[in-house]
Amino acid sequence: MDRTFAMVKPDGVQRGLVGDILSRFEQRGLKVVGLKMLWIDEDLASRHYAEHVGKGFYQKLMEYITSGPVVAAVLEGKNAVQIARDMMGKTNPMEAGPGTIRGDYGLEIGRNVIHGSDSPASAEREIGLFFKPEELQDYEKIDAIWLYE
Ligand code: DAT
Ligand code: MG
Repeated sequence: MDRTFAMVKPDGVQRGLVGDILSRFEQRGLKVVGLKMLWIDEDLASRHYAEHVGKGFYQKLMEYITSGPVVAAVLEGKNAVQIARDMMGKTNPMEAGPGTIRGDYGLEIGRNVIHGSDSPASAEREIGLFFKPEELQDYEKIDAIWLYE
């Protein structure tokens, strides 16, 4: 099974979208194996977004992601990385299709509600940044036989 990292950003928490967003992933069939609320500090923010250092939007991105608590999750399932990315929609909510999280809840790129890993390698790196191994649960879920053939 594949694992991905997803995070409801500060705007999503403030706007009361945590339950809905987690519910979407659950209903799709992805299994929550890690979950926590935290307030990202500058050190974690700069490590999480290391690939964007030096870009024009970097400083605003740092301020946004550290502006309030976030909810971080590890989701497990077949092709979890791609499935979760597709459910989030394009980076800019203006271009994200209806039915996607960003397309349903966002208006601007700097307030796009959710983060999701863009590749299995990113997922592994980001899970490691936010979760200790013992914070991830290994368990059987009763719907597995109805989700997978
Ligand atoms: P994604 O979050 O879809 O993986 P990304 O990794 O390219 O997108 O960028 C990280 C975040 O930075 C993104 O969620 C919003 C912000 N961002 C990206 N490109 C931007 C831009 N051109 N202007 C302003 N903010 C931007
Ligand atoms: Mg990204």
